[in-house]
Amino acid sequence: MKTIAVINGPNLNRLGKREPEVYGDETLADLENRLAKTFAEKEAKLLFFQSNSEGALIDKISELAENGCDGIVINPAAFTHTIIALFDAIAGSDIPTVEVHISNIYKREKFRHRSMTAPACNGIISGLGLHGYEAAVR
Ligand code: CA2
Repeated sequence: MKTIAVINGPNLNRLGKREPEVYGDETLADLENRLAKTFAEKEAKLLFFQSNSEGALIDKISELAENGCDGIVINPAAFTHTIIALFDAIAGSDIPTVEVHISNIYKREKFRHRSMTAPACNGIISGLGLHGYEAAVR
């Protein structure tokens, strides 16, 4: 059975509590429970992690790289656009990684069009709403 880490960055702990027109009305706990259920007894065991802190996200990726993990699904949220150290953590992990954005970052403000982290990832899914997470795990 494969182990896939689903990592969410800053403010995504507020999912479902604000801006439902952009991010949907499911909470982070709802999303994680639904994903765990979808993949239960199938090919993947999911590990969930969310942090508002850059260092904690980097530490988690580093821990996964040390201990072994088959894949990472990450929504780095606003850190996508700013944090080179997250690019380095993903690139240095050697773990296949898919970047997910709930919204279509290319249809929004210009500052969201650039992803610092995407070049370290195998793929990127943006704008499929919360379905993007399930597609990324698959
Ligand atoms: O579309 C995405 O998934 C984003 O990664 C979400 C980030 C944004 O900075 C990226 O440009 C695109 C923002 C996450 C904030 O999420 C909230 C959800 C509900 C309530 C408050 C914040």
